[in-house]
Amino acid sequence: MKTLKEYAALVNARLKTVFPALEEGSFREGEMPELLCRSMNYSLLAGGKRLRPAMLLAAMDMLGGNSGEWLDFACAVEMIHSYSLIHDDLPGMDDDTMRRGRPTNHVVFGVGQAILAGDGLLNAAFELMLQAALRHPEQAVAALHAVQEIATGAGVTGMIAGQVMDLWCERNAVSGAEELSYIHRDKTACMFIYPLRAAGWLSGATQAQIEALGAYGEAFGRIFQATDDLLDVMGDSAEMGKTLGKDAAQGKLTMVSLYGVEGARAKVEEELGRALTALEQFGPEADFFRELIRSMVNRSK
Ligand code: GRG
Repeated sequence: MKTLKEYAALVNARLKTVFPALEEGSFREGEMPELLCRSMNYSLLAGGKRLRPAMLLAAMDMLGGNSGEWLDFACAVEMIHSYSLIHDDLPGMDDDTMRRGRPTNHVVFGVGQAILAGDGLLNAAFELMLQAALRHPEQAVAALHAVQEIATGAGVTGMIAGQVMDLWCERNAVSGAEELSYIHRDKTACMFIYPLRAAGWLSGATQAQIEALGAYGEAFGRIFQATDDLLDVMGDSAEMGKTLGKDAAQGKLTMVSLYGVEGARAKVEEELGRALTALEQFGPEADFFRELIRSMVNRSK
């Protein structure tokens, strides 16, 4: 069984080669402008836990799939995640100046360029997955299902939907439990649910296994968001590499604002139970996911 760090190292090694550095200021026809390359790499290679791609690869290993052959799907998920962070940090969204321990993309490159770096990462992620699918025509249908899952997770019934609801609730001072649950599933959990489901398709999993992976992903995402909300109140900003205390300052709807610290912790325990139940059918092979979710419950960054 590989560790999160080992999976992250595999992903980092490949991500470094996706947009090779170009000669400063160059803009040859048929090539991307060097500025675009630099601004995408600035955020993509800025560290980060690489949770989502690691989980995709670990799910493939758990199911007996060939994770080495499909590494680019994992990298694509991280590229989509990085785009979402760049856009989330923009002044028109969460308006943040620090991310992954360094100034946010728009602070360094300007708002217009940061939007384009995000757009570039999103498009390039789909190119990368489709190129990988084309290298394996014998598994084209499974790969198409996997691309479709990832598009759904990132898309208008997934992460984008959650971000829209999040902005809308903030601007209209809406503070309902139903809205919060919607936001947490779509904005945060979908980027765990659907990459895990994609791993199922790429490994020839049964429909029941794909559903179980999705159920685990949802519980994991909800715990991830709840602990993010808790850390915004109680975490250490240097350890987390971002500004904290913003939720309360902005009057944001969070697990803590709605349920209080103890209530939010109780929800985390409930979701942990759901996640562990979903993993039962995989037996000891799912220990990576058991350990990962326990570490998330107890995380300090
Ligand atoms: C712009 C469509 C669009 C969506 C943005 C990413 C996102 C959706 C919002 C970020 C705000 C936030 C706190 C989201 C919930 C959790 C989250 C995605 C945290 C960041 O992910 P980590 O902790 O970050 O995995 P690293 O840097 O480790 O990759």
